[in-house]
Amino acid sequence: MAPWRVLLVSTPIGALGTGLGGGVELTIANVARALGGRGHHVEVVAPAGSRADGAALHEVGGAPPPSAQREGRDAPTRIPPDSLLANMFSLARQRQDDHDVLVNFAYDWLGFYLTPFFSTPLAHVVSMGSLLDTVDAALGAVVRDLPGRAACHTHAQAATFAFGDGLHVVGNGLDLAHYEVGLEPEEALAWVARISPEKGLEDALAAAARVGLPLRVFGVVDDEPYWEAARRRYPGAVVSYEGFLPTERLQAELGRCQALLVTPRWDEAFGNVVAEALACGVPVVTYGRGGPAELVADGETGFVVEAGSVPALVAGIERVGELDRATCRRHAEAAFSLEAFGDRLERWLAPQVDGP
Ligand code: HBI
Repeated sequence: MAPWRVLLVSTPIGALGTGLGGGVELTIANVARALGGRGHHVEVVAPAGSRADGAALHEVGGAPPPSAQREGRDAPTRIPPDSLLANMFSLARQRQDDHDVLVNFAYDWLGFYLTPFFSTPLAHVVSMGSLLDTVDAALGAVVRDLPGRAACHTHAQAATFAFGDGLHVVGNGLDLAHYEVGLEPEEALAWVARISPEKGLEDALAAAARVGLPLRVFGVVDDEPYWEAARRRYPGAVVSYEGFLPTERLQAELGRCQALLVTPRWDEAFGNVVAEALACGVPVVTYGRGGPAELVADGETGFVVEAGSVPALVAGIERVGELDRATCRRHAEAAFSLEAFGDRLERWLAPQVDGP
């Protein structure tokens, strides 16, 4: 296959490398690595202050849009003066002739709406499930008029959209060389996410208190009052807050835990932390909703339990001793390696590059 010249358009919600962009930052870095590793030439358009180790970076200034999760479903799209999003797509338009394909990661109406305006194929990786009527309308038009142009991470995420069958599922990928298998866990459980209500930390505290195991909490405190209230509500839980760690340290700490608890209150699109835990040989006990439930092989690499049920979570935790940690790593290698992800990305993009 002749090498492609690929231009990635980042989420406008935060400079890459600051953690503000959430999971999509890791996704953009791993798409660049997966395609770059196969000889394709990758460049990235991203907010000023971004870091994109390896790929050529085009930094853009301007005011970011409101975060999609904080908008009501029927909120109109708001484009501020000197819009970062508009500036990023202007740059992409100016440079499109130097590329064979553009891949957009912004979860914003404008990027989806502009798809037919570009002469170089503009494809999309959708980073979240259905949240906004304006995004659903523009993305739905892309799925209807330009089949194959839009991809997402899991079937569960696709199913949140009325047009979900038209979304190409590409999963996600990790550089597994950054993750060591931990075969001798300590008596402790792990919970990894932004500390915010939709991540359901209180259920993990309740379960840890019931099984009498310490809970190691990793992630940025996004909602301080919620964090304090959750701690007060479960005084019996032995909790150690480990902070927001870089991958190198997070994976070392994760590998020493008996299991990762995943307790989402919303439909996570993928669940990078699930792939990271499995890469460290750590079984995952997750609620049966959204992306995470699709990534765990129930009874093999973890347990998928009734969403919202703390007793079910406890039952899963009590069975993790039955699972083989090397099997968890093997599943991660089969599903989430950069090679496997690169295969899926090429299969998805080849028809877009070669045209109808
Ligand atoms: N909001 N408007 C907007 N655009 C995005 O690209 C976006 C967002 N909120 C969150 C987000 N992206 C990322 O954190 C995703 O990884 C969830």
